[in-house]
Amino acid sequence: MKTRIAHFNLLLLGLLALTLNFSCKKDDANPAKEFFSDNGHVFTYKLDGDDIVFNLDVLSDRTLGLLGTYPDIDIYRLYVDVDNNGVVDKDIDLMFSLGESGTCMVTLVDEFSTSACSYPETVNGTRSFGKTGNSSTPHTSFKVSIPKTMLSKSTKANVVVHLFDSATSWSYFPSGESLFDKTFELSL
Ligand SMILES: [Ca+2]
Ligand SMILES: [Ca+2]
Repeated sequence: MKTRIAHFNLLLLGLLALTLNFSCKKDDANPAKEFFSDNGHVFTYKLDGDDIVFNLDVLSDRTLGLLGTYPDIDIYRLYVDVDNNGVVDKDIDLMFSLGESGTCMVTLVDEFSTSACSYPETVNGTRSFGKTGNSSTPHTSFKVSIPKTMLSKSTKANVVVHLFDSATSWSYFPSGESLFDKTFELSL
């Protein structure tokens, strides 16, 4: 009887190992790709089925701000040059950010103004405060999952990240003369 239980346990262990192995292989197929890093930031994106998952790890932001009410906030703005042409196009290009009610999507009117927020069900984001694999000092990080088709009609996405830290101010990645003058170009 004991032998049968031992065999059964071994079988379970084997299945667990297979499952873990499968999970790892699945992750390896679409590893997170880093698109920017410096002493205070690590930005990555990852293909997850029909979505792109962005992770903005803000190591330099060690104060927990609120969401929503300026200026005591920690937020990001992810600008997307949807038609990949290096300029802001009214009602075509987009911006995503995290507010009190969830992840807000707006269309750009020009570089400085936008439509009102909409909250698509297919866009999901979170803000975390704590340690991550990049730093054991508690800090702010953001994650947002966006359908690939919203980001671009081609095989690349051109994005710009703006961050606001309650303890400091805005910072821009990359910083250009105008909004989409310089962008991060991501392969989808
Ligand atoms: Ca902060
Ligand atoms: Ca554009």
